[in-house]
Amino acid sequence: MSNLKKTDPQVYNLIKEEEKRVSDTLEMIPSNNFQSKAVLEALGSIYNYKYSEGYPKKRYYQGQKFADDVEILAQERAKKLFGVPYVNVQPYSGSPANSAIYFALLEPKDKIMGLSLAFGGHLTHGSPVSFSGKYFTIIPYKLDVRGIIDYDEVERLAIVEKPKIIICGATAYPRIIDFKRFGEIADKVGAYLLADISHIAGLIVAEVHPSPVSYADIIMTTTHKTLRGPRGAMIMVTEKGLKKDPELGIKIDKAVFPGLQGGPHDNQTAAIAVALKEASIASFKTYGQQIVKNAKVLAEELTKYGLNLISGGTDNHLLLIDLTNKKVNGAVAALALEIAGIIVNKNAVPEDLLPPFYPSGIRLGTPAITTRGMKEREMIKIAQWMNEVINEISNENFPKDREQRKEFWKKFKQEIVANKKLLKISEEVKKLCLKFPLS
Ligand code: DSN
Repeated sequence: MSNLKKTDPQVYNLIKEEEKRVSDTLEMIPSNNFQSKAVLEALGSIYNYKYSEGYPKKRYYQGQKFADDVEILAQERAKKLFGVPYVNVQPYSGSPANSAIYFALLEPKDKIMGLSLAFGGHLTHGSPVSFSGKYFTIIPYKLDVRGIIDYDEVERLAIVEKPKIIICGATAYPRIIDFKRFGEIADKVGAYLLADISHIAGLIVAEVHPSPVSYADIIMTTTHKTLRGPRGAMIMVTEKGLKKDPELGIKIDKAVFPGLQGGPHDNQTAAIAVALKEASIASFKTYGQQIVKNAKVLAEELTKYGLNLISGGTDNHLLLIDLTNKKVNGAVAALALEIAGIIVNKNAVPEDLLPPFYPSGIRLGTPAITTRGMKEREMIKIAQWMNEVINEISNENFPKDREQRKEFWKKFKQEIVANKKLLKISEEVKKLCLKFPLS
């Protein structure tokens, strides 16, 4: 980055600091992942300068020969990798992609069903604080007492409410999603089935999670999570979707552009094409398998330490942990873990009585540390460190009263940064990280 260093040493230094922070810590937020240098090179390429409103061969500006070629390449690779007949690779990210799907298929106030945010769904699946909950009528479904999607309740609600779209897919759900059952329910009530596979796209490609292709009408995925591409998203239409509505692909295209977006980010499209090529080679399958193996070992080890995993474990890349039995608040735990070099996020747990900013749990996952090459042995060590951190802060008696909570949080933040035990763990974490450099 010699040019950047010369032009803007301030930003250069910030990037270097971030690089160091990332390389010395365990990135365990399940939606984060590291991309290959090839993907990043495409992202920082000449394509970044360009405006290409429209679609290949139907653009509004001249000079599009190679913008067309790269977009077609990304489309063809996506179609082949996921086994779908139609794809739009232009959405800037997951939320705009979901907005485009709703814009294509719904009128204001139409009904959509999605997993409640409080139970692991996404903001754009109908949370009242998002546009999706404001402009549409939301029928949220939940998990059962075991922490598994309550499919019978989904069916009952769908029959009563007759939503136009049923969304399956989540951001904090550690179990296999039964796409077949969702497909049957959607068919029964004549709804479109939208599978939001953003978190698990890479697992689907690696065949460690079933694919929704035979059951969903539309599939949306971000490209930067387990798929290891640049930030971005794709909307796919299945054979089933096209059979239901032959115009579905065209409607999606029109909703993305000119409906909601302007020019596509051609550099992002080029990087998506690269990521799709990388995901189609055999080693990606091994990578996906290892993500799940690592998550399972982590789950077993943490359970041995008495941590309460929602649904009792994991089938995929993530774990959701309720810390109530350890008398630790999720925000407190996430901060303490960060001081120890383990990066997770605070997260609400099902039926959480605490507010989202101070929820009862944490969410963590294995995609990024698996990209660094870590395996089962490292998971055992990480679980041990996590247990030590949680024990160090348990019984902190997080106040229920708002004002007292503010005071507690302020004092905790000041003190925890100097906690000797956590700092010692962070040194051990760093040593481990050195053995698994970011490539
Ligand atoms: N923010 C993402 C996640 O962390 O799961 C979802 O958009």
